[in-house]
Amino acid sequence: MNKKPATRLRDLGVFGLSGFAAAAVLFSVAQLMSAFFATASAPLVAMGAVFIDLTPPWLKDFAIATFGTNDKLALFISIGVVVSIASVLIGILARRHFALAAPIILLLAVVIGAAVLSRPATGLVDLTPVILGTVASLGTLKWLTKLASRTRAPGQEQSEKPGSSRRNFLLGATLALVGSAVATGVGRSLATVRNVADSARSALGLPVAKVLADPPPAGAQIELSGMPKFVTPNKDFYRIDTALSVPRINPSEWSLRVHGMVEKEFTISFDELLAEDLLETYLTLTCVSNPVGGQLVGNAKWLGYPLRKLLERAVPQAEADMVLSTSEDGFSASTPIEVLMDDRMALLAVGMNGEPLPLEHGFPVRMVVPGLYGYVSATKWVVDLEVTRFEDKMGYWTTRGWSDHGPIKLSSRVDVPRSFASVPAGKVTLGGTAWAQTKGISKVQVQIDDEDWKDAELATEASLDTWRQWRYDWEGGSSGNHTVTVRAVDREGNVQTSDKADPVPNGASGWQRVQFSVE
Ligand SMILES: Nc1nc2c(c(=O)[nH]1)N[C@H]1C(S)=C(S)[C@@H](COP(=O)(O)O)O[C@H]1N2
Ligand SMILES: [Mo]
Repeated sequence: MNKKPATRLRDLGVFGLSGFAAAAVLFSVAQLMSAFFATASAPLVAMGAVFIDLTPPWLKDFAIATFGTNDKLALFISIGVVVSIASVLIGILARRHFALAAPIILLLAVVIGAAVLSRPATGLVDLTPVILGTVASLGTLKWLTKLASRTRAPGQEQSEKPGSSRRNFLLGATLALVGSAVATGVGRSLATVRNVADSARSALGLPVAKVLADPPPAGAQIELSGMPKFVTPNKDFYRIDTALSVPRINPSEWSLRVHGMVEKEFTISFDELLAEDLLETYLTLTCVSNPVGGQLVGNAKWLGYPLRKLLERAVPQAEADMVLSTSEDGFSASTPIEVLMDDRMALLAVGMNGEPLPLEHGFPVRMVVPGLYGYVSATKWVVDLEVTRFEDKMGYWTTRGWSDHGPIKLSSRVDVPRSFASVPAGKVTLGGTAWAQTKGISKVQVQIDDEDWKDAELATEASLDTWRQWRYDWEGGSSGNHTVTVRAVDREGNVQTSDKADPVPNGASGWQRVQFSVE
């Protein structure tokens, strides 16, 4: 007897829902249990991390350009969608036979398990959440598909009315889905409660620096609505990293190992680090992925210990030319050793704008190095410094197509007016920012439409390592569309190049041109 299409469709729906619920149980039970194991023992965290590691530079760049700092949310949603579709198909397979679907769930579990084990901070015990999740998932699938079969055309299960069997199935499916949601929620709260990093950070009193940074001169900030703050507040500071869940390090368990091509390898604890003479400095960080005119740049006051002193203690061998810094979550950066040993303020930082580092900016300890893009210098959650050679080792992004060296390119930006803004007729003040860390900005020029380049007025210079704001009082123009183009000159006399380059492989270049209109 042929079934009616509607019945068949309902049948597929019922089994598809069983598969979906079974997958939800796998992920949520594992998420719940992961609160007791490494963070990367949670399936979404581990799979997302592997995905990020495999992401080619163009896709990373596209993700940042499209989703900005929401790129991680976008990744979780994508994984969720793919897994949901797969799980519905698993359910539909189970309609034929449970023995067809079970191996696919096991395969999914193996993939997740491999992802968990591939993370730097996990071991075999961290497979426990996935194993428990898989057992619960198989049980759920078996149970729901049994209930689902009973909703099939009457006549097969004479004893039951179709209405009550359908109700039983819906009850079972709802139970599995609500249970999953609750388990996920409880798992997340448990992880927060068990998060010692947060409480340790709030309890931490940072020592006062031996050498305080001079406060920025009053004239460093141009008072014009729409201009960025000269010192970027921590909550507004751009965040770029490969960490899907922020590493949560208990400072009392943190230590940094300095080793490799050195005479005296050693390990330093957090208390030992805080007992050293700490310094403060203002420094503008920049991401290599920052497009021309982009926002992946920020300026903060950092408190830390000079990396030069730390390395001097280890006595590097003369042939070494690089320090590979590695974070707790496996990211690494290759920094030229001479940059860390010359007299610039390269710090092993513990404080940011008068607070302990925020968790997402590297708590408890990170590096900051004037003049280099973050991907080759600013390792957050740093736990290991290996003195080595560029020909022997590579940093995280270098193995993925980015350059091994990453000096920050001379750049300038228009902040006011914004692209496509309309400004009132008459006199208008334009404004922006320029940076050439370690060299300093000596001039900024603007060009309105096709007119001659004019010198902008520069804000007071705070230091060579920080960005410098500029303003330009424009007498105004005819109503309609106009453009402003900006370029900077550094203190060595280098003029910012007009040659356009993409962020890959070593930073964007070119002049920013902003279109706006006069009312
Ligand atoms: N552990 C770790 N440190 C890291 C990264 C990372 O992915 N992981 N990204 C680097 C990059 S590319 C940049 S631009 C800076 C950004 O620092 P912020 O997030 O504090 O602004 O951190 C650097 N340090
Ligand atoms: Mo970056």
